Amino acid sequence: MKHRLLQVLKENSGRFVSGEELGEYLKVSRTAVWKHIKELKQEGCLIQASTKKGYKLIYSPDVITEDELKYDLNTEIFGSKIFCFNEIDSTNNYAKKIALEGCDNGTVIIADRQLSGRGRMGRTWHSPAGKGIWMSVVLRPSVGPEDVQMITLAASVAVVDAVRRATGIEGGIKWPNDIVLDGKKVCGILTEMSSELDQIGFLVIGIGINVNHGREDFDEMLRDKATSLRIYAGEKGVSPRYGESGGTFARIGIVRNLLQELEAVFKKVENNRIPEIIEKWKRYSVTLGREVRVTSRDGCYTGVARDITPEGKLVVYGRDGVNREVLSGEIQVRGLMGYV
Ligand code: BTX
Repeated sequence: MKHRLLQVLKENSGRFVSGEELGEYLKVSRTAVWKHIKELKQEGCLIQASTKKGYKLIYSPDVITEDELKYDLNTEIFGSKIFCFNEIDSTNNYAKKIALEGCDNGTVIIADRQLSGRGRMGRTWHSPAGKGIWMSVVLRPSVGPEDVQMITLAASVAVVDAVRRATGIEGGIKWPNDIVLDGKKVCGILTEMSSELDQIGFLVIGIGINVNHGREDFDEMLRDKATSLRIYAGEKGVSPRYGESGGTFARIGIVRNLLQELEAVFKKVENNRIPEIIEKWKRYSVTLGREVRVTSRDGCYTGVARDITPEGKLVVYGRDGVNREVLSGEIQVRGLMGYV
């Protein structure tokens, strides 16, 4: 109830809504409305009250809680169980632990801050408190390990769609699954798998999105390579749609959209609708048609990224005139994230 009330106040942000209107909408008495307003205030919301005009939301803290996230969440699987932490080593670590203990398909783990956020290949993922979305989802898909690459690509498509729906900002995808804005990384995805020979036991998809960082929140090493939705919005003059005070984005709206989009793309993977995902991935790609440098076990070479295969491999046309397919390995795209 409290969450529905908060949602209605948010939808009417900047104007008063009378106690009567709220009561009618929520089908409760005005006294019940007043009681829930009091609770919201105790949780840190600033709500202006006027005997004549009703209630106006001034500020609500951007805290992600299970109850608020579940409110209005239209998913069947994603978010069936949600664990929220103030602080954790890594949401992927926790997800793997509970996956081994048998947690449900679609279980979500979110933390306000990660102390040892991980990137790929042992790298570090910077995850300060209150600034981003640090989230992992446990999946038990009915597809084989050969489809994991496609699931990762699908996750990046879901992130682009969710962020656009929630904020109006459209990111580009650097193969396989970094999301970039103006050539800087705003989101990274770390997929980890436990599998038998031909069957996935479980997958953990870890997603990190920089939302409300200012420039000063990134250390010097990252400043030229990383950005956040807020920095980008400030530079482009995009006003936060789910905005709160100070031009920040409410993370919960983005997470809710993300869970919905993730569920939609994973249904497509399971229902053999992969061409639709590839088509979207290509549309959002900032890799195809550009010069890339590939570093893989077989060595390092440069070429032009031409296409992706139905399995999600990147086709690179090398300077030597040979097409090569890259499945794993690092690529740098000229013009992005510091590769000039
Ligand atoms: P990656 O290996 O592609 O990227 C890691 C690299 O990106 C780092 O070496 C650094 O240069 C840069 N980097 C570190 N932090 C950030 C940041 N916040 N924004 C932009 N660039 C950064 C990408 O790995 C996969 C990241 C997944 C993160 C999620 S968060 C939830 C889940 N839990 C967990 O421990 N990891 C995942």
